[in-house]
Amino acid sequence: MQRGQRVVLSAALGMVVAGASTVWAADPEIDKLLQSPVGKDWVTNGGNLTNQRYSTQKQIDTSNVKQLKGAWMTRLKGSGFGGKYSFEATPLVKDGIMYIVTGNDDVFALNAKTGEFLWERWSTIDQKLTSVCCGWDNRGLAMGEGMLFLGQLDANVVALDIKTGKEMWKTPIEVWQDGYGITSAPLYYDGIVYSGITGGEYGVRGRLTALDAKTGKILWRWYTLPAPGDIGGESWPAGTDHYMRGGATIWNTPALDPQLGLIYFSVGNCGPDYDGSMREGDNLFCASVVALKAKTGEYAWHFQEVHHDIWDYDAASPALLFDTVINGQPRKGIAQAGRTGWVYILDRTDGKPLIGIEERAVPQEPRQKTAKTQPFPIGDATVPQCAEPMEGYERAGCIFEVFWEEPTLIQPSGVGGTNWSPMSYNPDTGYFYVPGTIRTSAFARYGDKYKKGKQYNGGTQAAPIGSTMSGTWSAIGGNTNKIAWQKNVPYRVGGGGGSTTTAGGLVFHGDPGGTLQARDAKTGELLWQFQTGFGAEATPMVYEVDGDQYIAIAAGGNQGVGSANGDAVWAFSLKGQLNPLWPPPPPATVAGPTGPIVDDVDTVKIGDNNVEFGYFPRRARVKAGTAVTFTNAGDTPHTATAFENGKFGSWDTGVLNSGESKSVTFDKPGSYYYICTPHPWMYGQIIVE
Ligand SMILES: [Cu+2]
Repeated sequence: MQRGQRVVLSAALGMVVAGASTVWAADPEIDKLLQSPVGKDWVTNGGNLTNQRYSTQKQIDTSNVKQLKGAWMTRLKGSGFGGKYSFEATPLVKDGIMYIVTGNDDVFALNAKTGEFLWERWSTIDQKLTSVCCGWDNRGLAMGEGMLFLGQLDANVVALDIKTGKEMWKTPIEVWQDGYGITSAPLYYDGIVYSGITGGEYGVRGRLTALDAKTGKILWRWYTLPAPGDIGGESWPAGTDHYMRGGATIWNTPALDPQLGLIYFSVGNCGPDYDGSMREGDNLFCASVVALKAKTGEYAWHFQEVHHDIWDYDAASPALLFDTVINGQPRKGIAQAGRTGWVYILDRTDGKPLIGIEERAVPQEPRQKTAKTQPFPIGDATVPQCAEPMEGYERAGCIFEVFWEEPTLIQPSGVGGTNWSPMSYNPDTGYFYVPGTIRTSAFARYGDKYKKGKQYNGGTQAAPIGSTMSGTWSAIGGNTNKIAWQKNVPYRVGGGGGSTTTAGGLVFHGDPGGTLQARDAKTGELLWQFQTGFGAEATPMVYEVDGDQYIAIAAGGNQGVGSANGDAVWAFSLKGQLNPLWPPPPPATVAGPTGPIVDDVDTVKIGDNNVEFGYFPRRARVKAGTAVTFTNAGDTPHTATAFENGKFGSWDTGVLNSGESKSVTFDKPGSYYYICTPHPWMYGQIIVE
C-alpha cells in the first residue's frame, strides 16, 4: 500500500463504536486491525492499540478448556537460553505466521499452525553489553508496512522485512555504553514506530522516541525528564542538571487512542533509585503515566503515581485503555498497575482520577527530601502494603515508609506489586486481571557518585535472607478499583508474564513453576493447567488459523525470579495431541542463597556458566584465615558485598568488571551472607569454620 492512500477506518475501542473516521494511513490493513477488537490475528504486543489483551475468540471456553493440549512446541535453537536471560515476549501472529523475539533479540518466523521455522534473524548483538540492568530481555515486536520492528539491548531500533527477516534499517536511538538499552516492544501506528528506552539504573535521561517507519529517521523525542523551563522542570532542584541523569525510563509498550490523537505510556523510577537527597522536588515525570499528542510528541497530560520516588516504585507495566460506565456515565478510562500494588484508574482525556485518588500525608525523612504527600487510590491493593517485622531488623513499615542508612523493611518491595508484567481487561466482566509479587525489601541508602554509563542506584532493596516470597492473581473491578476475586499463588508473578483474557470467559497466564494456566474470568477458579517444562514467564496470546483457535506462550524463564531457563514456544488447541513435559526445578520461595554447600573452596566465580546473575558456588565452607578470591567470569560488572541483617559493606569486593578479581580473607568463624549491590537478587554465603 502506498503512503497517503485514502481509506476509511472504523473506530472500535472497547465497547464504543463511534462510526467511521477518514484518515490517511501508511498501512491501512494493520492500522485497522490495531483499532479493532482482537480476532484471528494478534498484530501488536498488547493485542491492539488499547493493550487490553482481550481476544474475541471463543471456541475455547470455560466448558471445554480442560481438553486443551499442545498443538506444537518449537525450541528456538538455543536463542536466549541461559541464566542471564528472561523470555517475556508476546508472539505476534498475522495470516498464519507467528513472529517471536527472544532475550538475545533474535527474531523467528514460525508457521503458526505447525511451529515450523520459516526464517530466523540472529541479532549478533555484543555479548559484553554492560548496560543491561535486569536480565537480557526483549518484550516483543511490532509490525506494519511489510516490516517487523524491534528494540535491541544495544539501544538500536531495527526494522526487518516481514517476509524474509532481512534488515531494512537500523537506528541507534542512544549509545549503550552510556547506560542505555531497549527492552520494550515498540508500537507501530500510522507510519510511526514508537520506542521506549531503559537505563534508569545508570543515570540516563529517559524519553519516548518516534521514528519514521519507512526510513527509521527519528521524527521526535520527548524527554521524560524536563529541562528548566519545560513543563515539570520546576519539580527538579533549580540550578542543577540532575534532570540529565534522573532515570525515568520506559519499560513497556505505549497505548494509543486514535480518536483523541493521544499516545500513553508508563514511566519508570527516578535515579539514583534509593537516594533522593540531591533531587529535592516531585521529580517529574518519574513513576508517572504520560499522554502526548501521538503525531507531534506535544505534552497533553500526566499523572504521577509516586512523588519523589526513593523506593524504585516504577510504573513499569503497560498502560491500558478501556471504556466503562461510572455513575451512569460512559467514561474513557486508562489504567496502570503500579509497583505500589495499586491499579491507577484515570480519565484518558485529561488524566484526572476516574474513581478517586487521595493525596495523603506520609512519613518524612528530611535527608531524603521526601514528598509531603503521596497519592492513595481509593480501592484495594493487590498485595500487602506493610512489612512484617523480622529479627535483626530494627525498622519495618508500610508503603512510603522512609529510610536512610539503617536498613528498613517495607512492603511492597522495590519490584512490586506489579512490575513489568501486563495486566489484561475483559469488557464482558469489567475486570482487570492483575499479577502481583509479594516480597519484602530491606531498603537502605548509601552515597553513590554518578559516573557516565555506570550503575547509579544510591542504595539497595535486597530481600532479607529468610523472608518469604509469593504471588497473587487479582481481578480488579474497572469501575470500582476493588478486588472481585483474588488467588494466592506460590511463586512471585508480575516480574515477567502477565495475563490475557478471552470472550470465552477465560483468563490465561503462565506460572514460574512452568505451567500455562486458565482461570474462569468471573470467579478466578483454576480450570486447566499444562506443564510447559520451562519457566512460563511470558504473557500468552490468542489467534486463529484455518478455523481453529490457539493459545500461545513463550516459555524460557525469568532471571530475576530464577525460574527454569528455556527457549520454547508452545501453542495449544482443542485438537492438540502433545502432552505436558516434566516439571522443571521450581524458583525459590524464600530469599537467600540456595544450593549445596561446597567445602574448601577458595574461589567464587561470579556470572559463570552463562548465568551472569549468580555466584559459583553460591554457598562455600572454608577454614578460618582463608583468602577467598571473587572473580567476575561474566560480562556485566558485579560485586560481592557483605549483607548482614540488611546492613551491608562490612566487607566488599567493590565493583569487579569482567575478568577482575578481589580476595577477601575470612578470619573469624561464622556465616557471611553477601549480595551483588547492582543486582540485589544475587545471594551468596561463606561459612567459616
Ligand atoms: Cu551483579
